[in-house]
Amino acid sequence: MLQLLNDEYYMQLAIQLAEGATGQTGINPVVGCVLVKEGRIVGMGAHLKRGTPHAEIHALQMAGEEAEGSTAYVTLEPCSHHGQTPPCSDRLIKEKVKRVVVGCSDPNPLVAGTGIAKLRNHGIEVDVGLLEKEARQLNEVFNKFIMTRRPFVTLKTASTLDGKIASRTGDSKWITNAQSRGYVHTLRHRNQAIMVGIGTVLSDDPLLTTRLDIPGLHPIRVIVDSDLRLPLDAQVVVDRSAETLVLTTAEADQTKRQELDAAGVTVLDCGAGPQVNLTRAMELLGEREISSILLEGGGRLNGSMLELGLIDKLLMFFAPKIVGGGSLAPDNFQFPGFELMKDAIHLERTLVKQFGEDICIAGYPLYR
Ligand code: AOF
Ligand code: ZN
Repeated sequence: MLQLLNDEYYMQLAIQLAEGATGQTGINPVVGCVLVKEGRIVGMGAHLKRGTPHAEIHALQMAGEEAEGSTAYVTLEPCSHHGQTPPCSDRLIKEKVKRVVVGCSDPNPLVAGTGIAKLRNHGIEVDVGLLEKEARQLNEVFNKFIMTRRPFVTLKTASTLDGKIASRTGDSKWITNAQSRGYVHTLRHRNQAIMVGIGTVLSDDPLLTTRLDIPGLHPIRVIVDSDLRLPLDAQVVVDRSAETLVLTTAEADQTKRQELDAAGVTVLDCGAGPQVNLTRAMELLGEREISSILLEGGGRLNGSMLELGLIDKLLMFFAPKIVGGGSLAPDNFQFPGFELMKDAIHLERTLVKQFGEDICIAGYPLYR
């Protein structure tokens, strides 16, 4: 790493500490903190799990008496409120930290600038906004959830270059390469829930767990199933390594519902039917403190979620293949679409990454 030793150097380090914990803090943000005194790092910390100490506390603990007179580099504004843990700003004041460099302010209405103000009121020098874009980007999930109480939805697709998620005979194993598929398991680890349509369960009987070379966290499995067609012997029902939630409607068969309940599956009513109200579903999942969802579609579910403006981010994997098959081969997105190109859903902040010969396009849809 060719980088000058300066404020940015330490903030970058704090960002890396935070980023490493992505996926394990629940509805809480990821935060990193580095304490520096007289040219040496004296403490480092990251927030690792909701309900456990914040980044600053770990770093201060490590620094001990050396915290006095040090500079703290924190990716997020130190908190000022009593949540599940006491305020970090109070602790920074108590330990006599001299200067605090903040990546970005905390959008949490309970904090929102008050942490910074408190530090300044106690004579601490505070600089805000170093590597702000990077620091904010770390918490795109938290930033949405804390303001809306709705989950941040990342859609992942895997298709041929012509946008097909299976051939005309339904064959789909495999489209993308092992490297892409491995990364998808990292995405599962990083999201609190994984969501698919019942069509995917009926055709593939997937497990929907995180399978990497080393253990990862399993997301909660969410199945959209308006008519409760989920078989009791499906892997997502039988396998108990992760929780399974089924989204259905009030009209669904009550006997089947009880059978699923008895099998340990949680069934949620999302509207009066006949189809699951996906907007309502997002509210209900938010109420259950699910702040991030990895949507692994089915073209129909992808299309509906996109049409409703419920997708926050897209990660589209393309294998360098063309399979054709016209309307017999399913597309990435199935929805009526737009008459005019100018009305198409545009993506902003697009980014391209290669996984071997596969291409991944990331972007954020703009809804009008
Ligand atoms: C910080 N440093 O490392 C984190 C912060 O319930 P609590 O006590 O864990 O508080 C959660 C809130 O605190 C969270 O919504 C966010 O505003 C802030 N998180 N703040 O100073 C940290 N994780
Ligand atoms: Zn805190």
